[in-house]
Amino acid sequence: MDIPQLAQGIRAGERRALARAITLVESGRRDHRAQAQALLDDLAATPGNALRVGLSGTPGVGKSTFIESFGRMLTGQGHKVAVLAVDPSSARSGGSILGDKTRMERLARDPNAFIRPSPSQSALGGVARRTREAVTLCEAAGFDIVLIETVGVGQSETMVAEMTDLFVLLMAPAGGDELQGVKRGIMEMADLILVNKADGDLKPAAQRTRADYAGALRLLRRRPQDPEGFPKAVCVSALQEDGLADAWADMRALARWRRENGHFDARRAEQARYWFGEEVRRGLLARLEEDPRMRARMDALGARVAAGEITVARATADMLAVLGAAP
Ligand SMILES: Nc1nc2c(ncn2[C@@H]2O[C@H](COP(=O)(O)OP(=O)(O)OP(=O)(O)O)[C@@H](O)[C@H]2O)c(=O)[nH]1
Ligand SMILES: [Mg+2]
Repeated sequence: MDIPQLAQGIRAGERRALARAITLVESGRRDHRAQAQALLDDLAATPGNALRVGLSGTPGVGKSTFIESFGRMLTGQGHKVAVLAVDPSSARSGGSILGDKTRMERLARDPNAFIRPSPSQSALGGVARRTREAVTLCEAAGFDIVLIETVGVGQSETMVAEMTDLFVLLMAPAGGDELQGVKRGIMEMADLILVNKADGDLKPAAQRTRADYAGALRLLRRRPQDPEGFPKAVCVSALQEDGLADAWADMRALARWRRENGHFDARRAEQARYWFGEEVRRGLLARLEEDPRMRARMDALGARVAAGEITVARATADMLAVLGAAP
């Protein structure tokens, strides 16, 4: 593959080049990884300047509907919008983001939008790492807003929060006691809570739910990266395209405040450090699993531990010493 040419195609905003490049970074092949690294190096010379927004919510809350409405509002304002997904279930479903294509049909056809489903990989960490690199590629291709969708399951929110500037949580109208079920950790991650489906019969429930979340947010410890009034809970209707402009105004206001107060760049710097650590840990684990000598040693030490010939502590120290001594 001609990497400089691919990089040039991306810089020129060619969608086919972008799609090919994302496929390249998603590949597990060793030679592909080397090419992906060369490509990312090349593109690092001309960094993008996108706002990265994480969007999470449980299945059925309206993420796809929201992205369709919100994305089209943004492209209508002249933005270029990329949509990526970190989906821990994609190994099963083959990527849910396009599973319901009909809900994002118009955005998918929009020349100023680019939608990419989650790569099918079993390990969430692997998916997230590739998505992070895909963000860089989308930015280099001139997209100025990158939305990263994730289903509200387990660790995926943390991963998405670690690669975005803003984290938006989509919630459904609920009864008061359901609020208690929302994990505190997720609430603490949110910059903006959007109570969706605030339309028709559901509107009063949505408004009550919004007030409940607003109350819960006030109880959380004030974070240094937040101006007065954030994190915030507001009502939207993705279906009726209601409240979307206000939600966007909130996101922009928050991003601007963080830029002006040094939190924006500081967060990105911390994220770079986080992913570096993740990659090193992942690389070490991969070596343990892939290097036949390492595996043989693990097996041998494991057998001795099982037979009671050597303590776990001693066997671990042996193994780590080998890792340290290896080139
Ligand atoms: N009344 C109402 N219904 C909505 C709204 N947004 C989404 N829905 C409906 O909720 C259902 C689920 O919407 P989706 O957009 O597919 O939800 P999702 O979060 O993408 O779901 P998964 O992809 O399964 O995680 C659909 O029937 C939508 O029409 C809204 O603002 N109001
Ligand atoms: Mg969906």
